[in-house]
Amino acid sequence: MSNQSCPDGITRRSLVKTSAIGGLALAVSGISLPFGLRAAATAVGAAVNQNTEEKVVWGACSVNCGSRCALRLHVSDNEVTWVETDNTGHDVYGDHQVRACLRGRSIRRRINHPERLNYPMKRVGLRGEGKFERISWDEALDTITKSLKGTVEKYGNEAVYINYTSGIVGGNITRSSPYASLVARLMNSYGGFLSHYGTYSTAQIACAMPYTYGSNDGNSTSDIENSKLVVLFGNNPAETRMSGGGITWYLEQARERSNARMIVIDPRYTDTAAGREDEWLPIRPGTDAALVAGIAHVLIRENLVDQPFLDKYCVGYDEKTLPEGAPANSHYKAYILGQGEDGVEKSPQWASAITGIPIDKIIKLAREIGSTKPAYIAQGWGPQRQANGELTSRAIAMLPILTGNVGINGGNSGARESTYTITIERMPVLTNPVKTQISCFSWTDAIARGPEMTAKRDGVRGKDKLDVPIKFIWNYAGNTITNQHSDINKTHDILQDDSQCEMIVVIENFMTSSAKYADILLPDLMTVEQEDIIPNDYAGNMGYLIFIQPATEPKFERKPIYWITSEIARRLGPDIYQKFTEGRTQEEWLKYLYAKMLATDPALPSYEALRTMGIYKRKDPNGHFVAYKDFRTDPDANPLKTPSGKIEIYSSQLAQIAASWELEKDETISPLPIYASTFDGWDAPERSTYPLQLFGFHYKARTHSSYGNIDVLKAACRQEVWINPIDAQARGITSGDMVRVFNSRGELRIPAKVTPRIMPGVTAMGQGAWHEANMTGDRIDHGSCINTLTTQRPSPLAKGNPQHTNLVDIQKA
Ligand SMILES: Nc1nc2c(c(=O)[nH]1)N[C@H]1C(S)=C(S)[C@@H](COP(=O)(O)OP(=O)(O)OC[C@H]3O[C@@H](n4cnc5c(=O)[nH]c(N)nc54)[C@H](O)[C@@H]3O)O[C@H]1N2
Ligand SMILES: Nc1nc2c(c(=O)[nH]1)N[C@H]1C(S)=C(S)[C@@H](COP(=O)(O)OP(=O)(O)OC[C@H]3O[C@@H](n4cnc5c(=O)[nH]c(N)nc54)[C@H](O)[C@@H]3O)O[C@H]1N2
Ligand code: SF4
Ligand SMILES: [Mo]
Repeated sequence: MSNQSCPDGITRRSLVKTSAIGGLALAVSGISLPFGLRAAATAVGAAVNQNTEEKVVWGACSVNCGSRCALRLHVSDNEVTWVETDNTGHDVYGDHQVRACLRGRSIRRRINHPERLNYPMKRVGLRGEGKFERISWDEALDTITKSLKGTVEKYGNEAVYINYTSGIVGGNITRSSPYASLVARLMNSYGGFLSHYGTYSTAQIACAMPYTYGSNDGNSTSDIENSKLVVLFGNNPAETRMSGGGITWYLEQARERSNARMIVIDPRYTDTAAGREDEWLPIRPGTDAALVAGIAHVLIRENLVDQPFLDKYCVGYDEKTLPEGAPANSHYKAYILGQGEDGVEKSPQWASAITGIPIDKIIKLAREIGSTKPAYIAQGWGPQRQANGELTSRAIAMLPILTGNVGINGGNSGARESTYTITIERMPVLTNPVKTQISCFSWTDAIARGPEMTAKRDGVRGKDKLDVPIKFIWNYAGNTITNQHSDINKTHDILQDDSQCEMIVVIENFMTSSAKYADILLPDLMTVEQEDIIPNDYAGNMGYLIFIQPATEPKFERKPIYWITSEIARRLGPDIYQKFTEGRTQEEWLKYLYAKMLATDPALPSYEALRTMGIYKRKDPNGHFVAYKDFRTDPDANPLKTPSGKIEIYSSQLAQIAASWELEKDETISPLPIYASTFDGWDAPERSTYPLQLFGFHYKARTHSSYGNIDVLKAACRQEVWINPIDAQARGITSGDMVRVFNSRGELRIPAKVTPRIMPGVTAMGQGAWHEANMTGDRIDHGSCINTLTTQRPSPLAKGNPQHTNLVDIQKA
């Protein structure tokens, strides 16, 4: 098995078999080929095709990056020899090719990675030590079954937890989403499991936005071709929606058509800005709600608000639409003008002191937003992954609400983009008889102090309190046991005691840092090694389906997830097996599910035709998705899903929660989208010890930790901590210096990138780097995984992961 290829995945082997051009390409292997040579190499590929019966197999990159790309895997002798991407159609915007980014194009290096798991294994050392012994599939499956049965008998199904994982997104059958995976179906066939609400992606916004709008929808990015102004709060599609089918392309192309100005509000000068922006406003992390309030002040004072819109569609803007039971002066206008409870006027001066944005810039931005319509005002999910993110996400929505940009073409709700998706029918997961839920972020708490967790303090749902701690964990295609969850050192201590959580089953492709915590570790096939149908993720107004065919035969003892879960079902009993499989093989399920898709959407190609096409694309028949358009057109006929049916600027539901939940002093839940400071924020007392704010952005080098072990990607996009020259100088740090980043939770080592692309007082690094520490020694993380430094304390309302809210110090190592 060869791992030696040049970055575009052309092996020496296939090149050696060809003529002069191959020799030329061989000479430059190890560096990326210029375009002309790439074309030549493609021609070489075609030549190989004739000589050695190379076949081309459609695959897809199915990691959770928010895009979804087609791959064309060139295979000979049961080996993927090189990889290209979508080559169909004329590649015009709107009907374009779904081209993979560098990560997807390097998938051959993942498939053949030396750390790929080949055999089932059991833990032999202490949990987390990473010592394993190869066992047979029978032993692995029997051990899991016995432990599962024992756990359910002794503690009940509520003690079994399926951890949040996002390694495989989209497939009908291969799908890691804990709500919708084969593992969930297995557990639902066997009495259910403790489930969770929320995701690490969107915990705060997905919880908060529905209080305002009843849901969390945004216009599709393609609709920017109707906009005059684009305002992005912490939204960086150039890295987080990278592919040719992705949002970054829509943003660029749609803006080219409308000539919309673009303002980027982000502590970092992002790749999305990168010369394409009209203005970059660096902002202190966690303070967007203060900026919004300062803008609202100008809008109100200068009569730039859309009063008819506020009167007709909204609740709680001013006294006349305040809902029954709300105290006098508890409306938004009073809050902004300083006539509310706190008596503080939210002037641009006030906002400037909090956000770090100059007063005149706030006033100018307010006037621009108030006078340019339609405006596409959107947020990424960076601002909401803060400890006060619930307030922030609703606050950003106030700008389109105040200016009447909601429900129209070229406008937006203030949420992130929505996308058009083709009909998909996924493996049904059956119903979970256990109704208890915890937030996805609080599973370590549920191990350490489960029965102490209550509804009003810890956000337990479905019950007043948790009855049993978590004793059994399924982890299928995720690295959220350690690497992607907060406070790795604390997690290690909780997990190492295997009398607490008694069994951890990890189903993976690689020896990740989470896999090291497995009691039983199972080697899965990758999605490109099995048949499945997979739809687009975020892709503007062009949806598509990709029919993945297995590129190679299964190697070593790797098994598909359907086989693994079926075999456990079989061991749990014949009735469970029947309930789980319904007598179908994986292929029969796929045909069955596709037949259902065809029944609801007869315009789809036939199963066979789709398999031949590889990729099928369809444009949104409505042109662009416009969030809340029906509501805007006729609010009485199409009420929102809020209690009043209107946009709730003041939420009575939140007022009730605020009054009844147990909160700490530095936690705020409010019926209004106000600004509140938070624990570990820019003004927290701990800042005197740890003076720098730190967050981990989603980085082009990886998808979280996925692809994080690929050498060429690591070399191309280095793991560095961004630090402003002012902060660097004060510490004697220059670019490239190895530095210590630390706080009370841990310490990591990383090279510094000294750059004015980040504002003073704030630092950032790519999240998702592979944790690498001696856990019995100094625990210093040489892999520079930011979760060495993050907290397990949840955000107040969503009980979500505030992983962008951190205080640290940095010193030269
Ligand atoms: N500090 C900080 N932490 C964060 C974030 C942050 O911004 N800052 N972001 C959070 C967010 S938004 C998310 S979504 C989570 C993501 O956290 P995870 O869901 O853990 O995502 P990955 O790190 O990509 O891990 C996916 C795993 O799935 C495995 N995998 C991929 N394909 C397959 C397959 O076919 N079969 C099997 N069995 N395994 C497969 C990969 O090898 C990888 O180990 O991280 C969260 N953590
Ligand atoms: N390449 C790549 N793409 C990805 C992923 C990946 O790991 N790698 N992960 C995918 C997943 S699962 C998700 S959930 C999404 C995540 O998408 P996002 O959550 O939107 O991504 P982030 O990088 O966390 O944050 C976006 C921007 O917010 C900024 N930011 C941070 N805090 C604040 C703040 O308080 N205010 C403001 N205004 N800006 C702030 C950051 O600098 C960053 O540029 O990305 C997806 N796409
Ligand atoms: S990582 Fe995302 S953008 Fe890159 S190829 Fe995979 S799906 Fe496409
Ligand atoms: Mo995410």
